[in-house]
Amino acid sequence: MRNAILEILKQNTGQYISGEEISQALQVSRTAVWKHIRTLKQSGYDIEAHSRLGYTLRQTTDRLLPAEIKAHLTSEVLGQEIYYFGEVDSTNNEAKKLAANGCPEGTIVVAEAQATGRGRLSRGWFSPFGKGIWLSVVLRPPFGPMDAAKCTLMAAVGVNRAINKVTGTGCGIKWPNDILWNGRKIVGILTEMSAEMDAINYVVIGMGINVNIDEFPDDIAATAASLSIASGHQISRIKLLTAILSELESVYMLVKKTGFAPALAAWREESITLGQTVKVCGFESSFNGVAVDIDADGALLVETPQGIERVLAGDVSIRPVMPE
Ligand code: BT5
Repeated sequence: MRNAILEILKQNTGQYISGEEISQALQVSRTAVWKHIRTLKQSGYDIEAHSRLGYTLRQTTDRLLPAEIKAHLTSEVLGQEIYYFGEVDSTNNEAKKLAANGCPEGTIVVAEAQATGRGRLSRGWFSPFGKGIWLSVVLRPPFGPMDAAKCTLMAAVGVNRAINKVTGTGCGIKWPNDILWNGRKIVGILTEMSAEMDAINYVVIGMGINVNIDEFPDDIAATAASLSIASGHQISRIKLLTAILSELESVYMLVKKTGFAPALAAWREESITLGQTVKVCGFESSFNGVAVDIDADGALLVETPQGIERVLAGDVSIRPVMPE
């Protein structure tokens, strides 16, 4: 019933429709109409009620409301259960709670804003209201904990494909967890897991996607960008979100069926790190070399005068080195 009322309001966007008309069209009481409208308002729809004219829907478009996502969803597992927040501390925190309580694989958490969005090593993630996709996906993969790091690479492939299909901005993947445009960060990925010795309970893949952000705080203004800056126009967050779920689902299903090799091959093709001279910065030391490949575990192989160094995600950051 709620969806039917929403549909009527959408068809009449920009004009008022009375409670009487809705109740007659759907054969329900005016009190029932009023109650459903109140619930729709509580779940984020901007509906104005006028005592004489009736109801009008102000804007349906750019909120990541579950009903809007469902209307565009093409994935079969990811996004079947959606938890939506106006503001939350971190979508990853919510997703971990849901996963620990047994939510099904594919459950997603989205928020318009995050108060304390997190990067790796508890770094902050700038997540302003209504301007990005702050998303976490719960997976229950059948492989072991050693394979979890590769989930970040797999997610990067899915997100990068969706972004390039929807926006045509020519973004590429920086090892291990960033998607860049013109050297500036558009997406960061944070994978967290709970596991036993030999089995994963769940993996939460958190993705922060800068969609329609015009301005960034000073500390990241030079290094961050958004898809609206890259493309020169506003991007539909619903369209992009559902494309991400669909692309991530296809690469995940392929991994489940055949292992990580095809996902790693796709990662190599979309990587902007391979072939670059990079500076690898660890906690205590740093070194330069050429990023030549990733291995079967997803570790970055960096060629130095002393030989090949194998670099694991999590404990380092890498920066491009400009030729002298
Ligand atoms: C990441 O960490 O890039 C992972 C970010 C994951 C964010 C998502 S949002 C949904 C989910 N819920 C969460 O709480 N987190 C995930 P890292 O590689 O550590 O990069 C963090 C660094 O990126 C910060 O220290 C800043 O320098 C920079 N940064 C912060 N916010 C940014 C933004 N919106 N765009 C670009 N760079 C940003």
